[in-house]
Amino acid sequence: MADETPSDSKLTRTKEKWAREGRFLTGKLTRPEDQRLPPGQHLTKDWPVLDLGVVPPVSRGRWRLDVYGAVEKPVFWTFAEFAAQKQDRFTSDIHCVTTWSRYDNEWEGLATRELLAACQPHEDARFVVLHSYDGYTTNLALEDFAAEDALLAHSWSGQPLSDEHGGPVRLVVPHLYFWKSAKWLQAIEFLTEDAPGFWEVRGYHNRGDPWAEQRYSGD
Ligand SMILES: Nc1nc2c(c(=O)[nH]1)N[C@H]1C(S)=C(S)[C@@H](COP(=O)(O)O)O[C@H]1N2
Ligand SMILES: [Mo]
Repeated sequence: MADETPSDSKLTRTKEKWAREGRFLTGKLTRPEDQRLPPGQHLTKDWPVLDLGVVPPVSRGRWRLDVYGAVEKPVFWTFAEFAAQKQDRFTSDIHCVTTWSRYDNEWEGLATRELLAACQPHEDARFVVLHSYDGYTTNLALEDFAAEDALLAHSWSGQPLSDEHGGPVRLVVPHLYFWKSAKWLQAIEFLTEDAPGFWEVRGYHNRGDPWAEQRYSGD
């Protein structure tokens, strides 16, 4: 026992054998894609269309954005005025509550932080409600709306956003389920009190964090 070196002990030999055999390996690799996919989601390469079933007829020429409520400087922009603001490009993943996710979407538009700089929310503003041309609404806490990679997008993959995906302009809030990303954006209302939107009053979670699986109210 005393002259048995550590490299020649029974335990060392056993562990060397395990290493040769690959013992305890599950065969599962830790892939970045797995860590990117929130629980209960599956990956899709195409881009499904989900909405209330009505594509409102809003061309870039007729589109207007109204920003009002608890703000110092209400904003009323035509598309040309909107497009004249500082533009950003963000790449982000989509996570829909119906369980599909789509990676690496390239958006271009106005960062919500730029909009906040323009409209200057009041000290006591805590929430926003997005109003869309199809009558859809959704609510967000101001800090979620203000996320670093959230934007009012007019382009996807270098092309104008299609009618079915919410053109001329939709919101994109990548860190929440996609129902928070209002298509055919018409108005942004700043509020001191929360006001649940279309899905939020129909059993869906008020915040909708895909990493916490906040799908339904009560989750
Ligand atoms: N104006 C409007 N925005 C909307 C919706 C809608 O019905 N109307 N549906 C939401 C839902 S439930 C999802 S999953 C996404 C779908 O966006 P997509 O059709 O571009 O994939 O839009 C969200 N934004
Ligand atoms: Mo959805």
